Amino acid sequence: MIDLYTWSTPNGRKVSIALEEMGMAYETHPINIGKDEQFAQAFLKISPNNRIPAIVDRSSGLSLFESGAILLYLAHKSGKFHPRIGEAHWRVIEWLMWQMGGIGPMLGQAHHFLRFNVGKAPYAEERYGKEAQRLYGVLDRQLADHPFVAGDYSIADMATWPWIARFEWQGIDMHKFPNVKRWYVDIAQRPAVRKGYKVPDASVEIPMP
Ligand SMILES: N[C@@H](CCC(=O)N[C@@H](CS)C(=O)NCC(=O)O)C(=O)O
Repeated sequence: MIDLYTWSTPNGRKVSIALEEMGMAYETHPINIGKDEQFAQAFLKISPNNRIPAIVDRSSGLSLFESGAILLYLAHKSGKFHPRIGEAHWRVIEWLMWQMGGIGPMLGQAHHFLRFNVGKAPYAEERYGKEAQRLYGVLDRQLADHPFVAGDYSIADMATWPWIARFEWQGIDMHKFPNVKRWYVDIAQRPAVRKGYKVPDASVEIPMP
């Protein structure tokens, strides 16, 4: 049994989608980041960076924060969605790190300036708007000759897809990125993704281009 500390955000959804895809038992503990619950002392013990997501594996007592580390742990534990050896192993790590270093932080800034603070910082709006377009271009080129981000469906897709689900916040017209659109729509139809997307808020719907 995995205890999942999460909220309805792209980083949180990476882990609920992975747990659903891997068929692992988990209990959800919502951490309302709008009410600063991420700063509670009890939560800091398992997530010293005071951000969601975090997990505790009840079987070992191990706690983990940082969504990339959590995805690698769950893939290792379940033996699914991350080939153990060879080039395929490293391709998944490569694209997972690309998500963690590029897609997550840069699109997060795009949300901040393009959606929540429009007009306050034109330079930042231009910078992160352009970076969002560039990252979608990288993803579109990769998906032109790969069915999924790193070849077969993997934790690299589970890390990237929830961020792309906020394309409207990023000023992205997904029709301009046809390979991203094909990949996004395919993954949106997976039952585990549909279920994991609704953790911890069952009222939300997946945005469709
Ligand atoms: N690199 C971290 C980022 C986690 C992160 O930024 N989480 C956001 C929600 S998506 C959060 O907890 N924000 C709370 C805050 O900014 O105080 C990861 O991938 O786990």
